Amino acid sequence: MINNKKVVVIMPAYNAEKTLKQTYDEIYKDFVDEVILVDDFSGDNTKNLARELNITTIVHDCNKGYGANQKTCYRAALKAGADIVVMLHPDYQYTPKLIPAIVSMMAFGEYDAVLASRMLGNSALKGGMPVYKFIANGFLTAFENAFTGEKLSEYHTGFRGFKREVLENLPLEECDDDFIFDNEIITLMFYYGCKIGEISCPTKYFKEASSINFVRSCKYGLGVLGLSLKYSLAKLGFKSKIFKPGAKKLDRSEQIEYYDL
Ligand SMILES: Nc1nc2c(ncn2[C@@H]2O[C@H](COP(=O)(O)OP(=O)(O)OP(=O)(O)O)[C@@H](O)[C@H]2O)c(=O)[nH]1
Ligand SMILES: [Mg+2]
Repeated sequence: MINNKKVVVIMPAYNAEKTLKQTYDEIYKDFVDEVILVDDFSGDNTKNLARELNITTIVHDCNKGYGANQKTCYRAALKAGADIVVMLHPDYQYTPKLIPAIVSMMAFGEYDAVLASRMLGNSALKGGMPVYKFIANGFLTAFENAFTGEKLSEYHTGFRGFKREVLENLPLEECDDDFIFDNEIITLMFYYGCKIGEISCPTKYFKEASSINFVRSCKYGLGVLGLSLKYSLAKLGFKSKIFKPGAKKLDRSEQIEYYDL
């Protein structure tokens, strides 16, 4: 717990056997109340290893996709009573050591959600991000910032945290079951008036940490462009599946908590 907030780390897993233990071992357990892993019908030993590590483990009975996996994770975290939820990929691409920093940005009421950005600073290429992904990331981010009027350094990181109210308020079940889910949740947060913070984060690219190939990346990129257009149209009052005009904005009336030092 931090500031009496229950912290749950969720791990959407798919064939994560080789990297799960290393990722889990680096989670600073003093601040984390529970770790929940959802195994999306992996072909390897992910689920048994997770149970051996005493991680709360849920297993899909078929491969449902990365977005569907996150939906199961968030439902489970809310059911477990989480006040703050951090998504950490079990592929050891992002450092678990930043979890306390991410959590504390939300635990005192400053932010509703936090993104750990690989594009703040210049560590993405040094960490091995392929050049085409680096360029595409920058282009898509500029495009989305232009369409949303916001100023994020990237929309594509898989390391992020949310306050309970955000996950309860957004229509997540209506979002995509594939990778574009990650982008939908960010644009929805803007649409619902959430305050998003960013923190810089190193990244590591190696075989087990990266499975998305060029074709899948292109599909994702086109999805991002389409989503930005839908967001702009929604702001003008046009309804779409996830953007519904008149949506109830997140209540940010809760005062930021200050302390006498
Ligand atoms: N459920 C599900 N999850 C998947 C699938 N493929 C990958 N994942 C998970 O989705 C997350 C991201 O996939 P990665 O292959 O690591 O993506 P990446 O190439 O590192 O992507 P970038 O970081 O954007 O470069 C990881 O946690 C994977 O376990 C899939 O087919 N189904
Ligand atoms: Mg990865």
